[in-house]
Amino acid sequence: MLNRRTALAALALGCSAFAMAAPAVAQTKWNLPAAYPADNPHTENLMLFVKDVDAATSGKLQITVHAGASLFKAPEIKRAVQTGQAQMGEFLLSIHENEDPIFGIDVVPFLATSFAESKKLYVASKPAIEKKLESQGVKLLFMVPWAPQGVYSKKDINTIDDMKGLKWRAYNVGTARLGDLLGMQSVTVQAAELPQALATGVVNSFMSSGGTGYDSKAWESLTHFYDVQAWIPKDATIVNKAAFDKLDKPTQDALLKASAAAEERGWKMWEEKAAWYIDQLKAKGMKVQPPSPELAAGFKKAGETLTADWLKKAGANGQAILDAYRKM
Ligand code: PCA
Repeated sequence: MLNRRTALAALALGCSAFAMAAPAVAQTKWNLPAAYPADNPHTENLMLFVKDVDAATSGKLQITVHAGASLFKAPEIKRAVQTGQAQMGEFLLSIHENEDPIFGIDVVPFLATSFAESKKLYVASKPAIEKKLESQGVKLLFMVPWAPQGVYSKKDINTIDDMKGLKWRAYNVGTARLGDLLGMQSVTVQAAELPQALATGVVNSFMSSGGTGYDSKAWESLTHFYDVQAWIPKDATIVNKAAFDKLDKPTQDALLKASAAAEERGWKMWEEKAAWYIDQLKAKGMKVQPPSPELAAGFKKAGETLTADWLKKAGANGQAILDAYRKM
């Protein structure tokens, strides 16, 4: 009995010593898995975001960004946040189009191909995206675009038929479906594994932004970039709802304010850097060109099939969002 009491007393003493040593305000530490490299604008924006949150909460909420799919692979990040394995996460929303067609609205071909159109499409689709995410136990904090998507290859592509048989890297439902439609061999490879897939010849063509071509040093194995401007996909940054609800009100407000700032900054960063990336591809010796009229027409036709596919899945709700967007 005595031993136990002594032990408890020692424990209590230990606890109070600990309490005295601990900082006055309790710290909350969160993880934010992300899928893209540290020097990609998405990740740079996240680093600025966590700095803003740190400053606005006087260090009460500390968020660690894990870039380059180092904590979770790109397709696993969303689920990790839903299940609370990570409190926050950033990922390409259209990877999850199979869960709900609304997640693929920004990869409907040729629907929104400039940043201005992309912003409008975002405004038109945001309530539906938020609602779906909410039903999955997560809260949308902000979304940031990539740049218009073009085609990387190792040979001249003058018509859509020249794409037949290419080993095509897909990154979501739409790009895989495009591969099938155009008679290519599609393999889904996320950005973190793209440099290796290119180096080993697992793929010899893909669709992406100048940014991901730059990140994966496309010029080391490929030679051409066709600036098709098919669509502008977006990354979403989300927070686990229960984790958010546990924060006190001032911390929640600080997080939301930093999110709004990150969204605005992220759009600006990409608008400013899109042309720089294309210039880098040229500087590295890639042949950067617009698609020929024949190739563009081929993509438009494939795009119509993909749009019809999407509308069939998205139904009246999807159509209503497209209509609202077109009126903006
Ligand atoms: N880069 C990402 C998604 C879209 C983009 O421009 C990728 O290629 O995986």
